[in-house]
Amino acid sequence: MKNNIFSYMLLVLAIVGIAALVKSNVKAKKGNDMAVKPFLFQAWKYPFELPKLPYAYNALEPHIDTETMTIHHTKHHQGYVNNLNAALEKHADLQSMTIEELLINLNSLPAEVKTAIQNNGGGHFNHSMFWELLTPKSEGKPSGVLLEAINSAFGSFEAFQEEFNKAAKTRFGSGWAWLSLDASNKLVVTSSANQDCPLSDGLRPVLGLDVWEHAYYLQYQNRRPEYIAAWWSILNWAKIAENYDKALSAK
Ligand code: MN3
Repeated sequence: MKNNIFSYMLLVLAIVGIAALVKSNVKAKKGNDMAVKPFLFQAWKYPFELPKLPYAYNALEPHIDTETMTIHHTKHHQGYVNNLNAALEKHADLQSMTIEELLINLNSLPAEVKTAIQNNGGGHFNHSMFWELLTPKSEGKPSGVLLEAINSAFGSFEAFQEEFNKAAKTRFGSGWAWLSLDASNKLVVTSSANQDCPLSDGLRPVLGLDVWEHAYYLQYQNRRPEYIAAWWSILNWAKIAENYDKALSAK
């Protein structure tokens, strides 16, 4: 009898212990998801729309040609928006989430829509950011607090460019190169495959470069390094600094 009570108590203790472990795991996962907060497109929800370019299709000539810009925006980006909306059409529970919330919480989304949101939600966010960071009237290089942060993270602007170029050139196949803030508010350079967004890895992107062939092939063919070099001369550093400020305050 005594033995039975003892076994029963052990069983209860084991159940309580397992329950506590499961709970702390769930908490840790939630905590991880909440480490990044939306900071850029906070009003953007289903049904998503293609944003207008902040300049004309021919504005970035000769660095990016008119035909590439037109197809990239009206066909590729529009395609991501359409496919994202189609994926969310039957998921009313996800329709109140913003584009950033979807990507930040990607790993908690239902398996049947996760890949569609990873590819098309990523495509929508990444391109929306990409267009805004280009301008025909570039300042040439960063200044102020952003330059100080770049210097502190990489040693110099030139060293940052070198690391970023390496990430962009060595990304095999389709993908992106990124400058993001990590969990400790330090600037880091990464690259991602396909349309994978740094938001899903707990990073806050402030600058992204599309190195899919559709971004440069009509003009540069296989010469990706030439496209990357041209891209540096059409960067809107005031806008990038604005992203950096917003990303900093999102933690
Ligand atoms: Mn693209």
